[in-house]
Amino acid sequence: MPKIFRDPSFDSTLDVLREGYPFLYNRSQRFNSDIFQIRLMGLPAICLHGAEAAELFYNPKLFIRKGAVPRRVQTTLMGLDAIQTRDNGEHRCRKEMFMALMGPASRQRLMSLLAEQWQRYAHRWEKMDRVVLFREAQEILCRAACAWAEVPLAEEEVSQRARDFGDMVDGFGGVGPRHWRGKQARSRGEKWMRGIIRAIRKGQLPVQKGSPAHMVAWYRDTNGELLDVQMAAIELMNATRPIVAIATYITFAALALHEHPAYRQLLRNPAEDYAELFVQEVRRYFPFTPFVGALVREEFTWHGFEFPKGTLVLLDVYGTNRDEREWQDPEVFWPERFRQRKPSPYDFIPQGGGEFLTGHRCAGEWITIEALKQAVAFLNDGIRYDVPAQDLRYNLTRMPTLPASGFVLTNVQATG
Ligand code: PAM
Repeated sequence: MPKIFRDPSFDSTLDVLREGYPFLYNRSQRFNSDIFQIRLMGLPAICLHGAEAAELFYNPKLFIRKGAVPRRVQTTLMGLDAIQTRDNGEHRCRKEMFMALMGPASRQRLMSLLAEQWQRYAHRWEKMDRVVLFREAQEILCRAACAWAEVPLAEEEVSQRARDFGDMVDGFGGVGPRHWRGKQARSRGEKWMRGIIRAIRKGQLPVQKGSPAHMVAWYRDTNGELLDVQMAAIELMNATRPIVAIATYITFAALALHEHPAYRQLLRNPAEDYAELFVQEVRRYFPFTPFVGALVREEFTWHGFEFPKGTLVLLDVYGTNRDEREWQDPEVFWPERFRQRKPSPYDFIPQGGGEFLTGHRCAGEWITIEALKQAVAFLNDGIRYDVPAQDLRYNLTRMPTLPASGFVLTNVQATG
């Protein structure tokens, strides 16, 4: 039986927080291995890197999610005991509901709502001295996501709700104040969503059949029962918050356009969907999800390595997207790479890998791609702007990360 490399550190929990995104990647390179072991919060954890290991990780027969996500991530980012931490039929049934919200007509409706908001904000920005793109994109996405979901959002709530969605995402890798902000944002958000679920169920809030709010409020679990109000609130937020999280990729896309202005012309070529290549490269190159975790369902071996039942296994998302065996010059931003080959479900995993329905690949991946393409077209042709001197560096030791300035625009002029 081959021996697994063990990180010499007694416990790596602090190193994960100190090193951030490249933590797993650094070690897979150091040990020159796709598999190694660390200790995390006192317990052994097996770490996996690369496409072949991702294929293993995304085999739902081998892993479960219940118990794999730390409570502090659930109480900020995704909600306690939500779809991300469910398995088997329960997961499948809920995922079917989420996937039903992601069909072409529903996505088209969301894109139209978003287009309206980008236009509205462009005119607002003309009157502003400086525009922080990240914050504005969060509001735009929040307004459109709520309208799409049929979640009522009063004008005076917009900035707080958008900020709260953002703080839930920002809380996932935070300790201290950032974690607390995320938790508070989640409590406020859950209370808000509970009120909406109750109002729909009492017939006080009419929502269209097939809309996300209607689907979640009336969804019946594998036991044939409605979700309890709290769980329905959590899942309605899981249908809306991740749309606001796309602001991170939009901000990185703006950075890529700024740093590589030659792509502006290529993006206007009517003969090719260059935006598709561009946004795929944004999702590959820039960091968002660092890694994902699961627990071993039943003991098995892989390439002679033993996976004992119940062991925590982490998959290196950040590092797999820059694995030199799959990606030539991975540290170069180069959209054309996606023209040369189609990624597999395992070598390109910015929003998780594997299958949508049977696995935990993000249900919102198509929405993310379409919303990003729309935002890139808007930044390229919908407005003209200057990018003043600012700190555009992003810190890989902070999870999640973002250009420090949030990407400031000045002298914005709407072209439409
Ligand atoms: C959403 O759900 O709102 C979309 C945004 C998700 C991006 C972050 C996903 C994080 C995944 C796993 C958490 C790892 C925890 C690391 C803590 C040190």
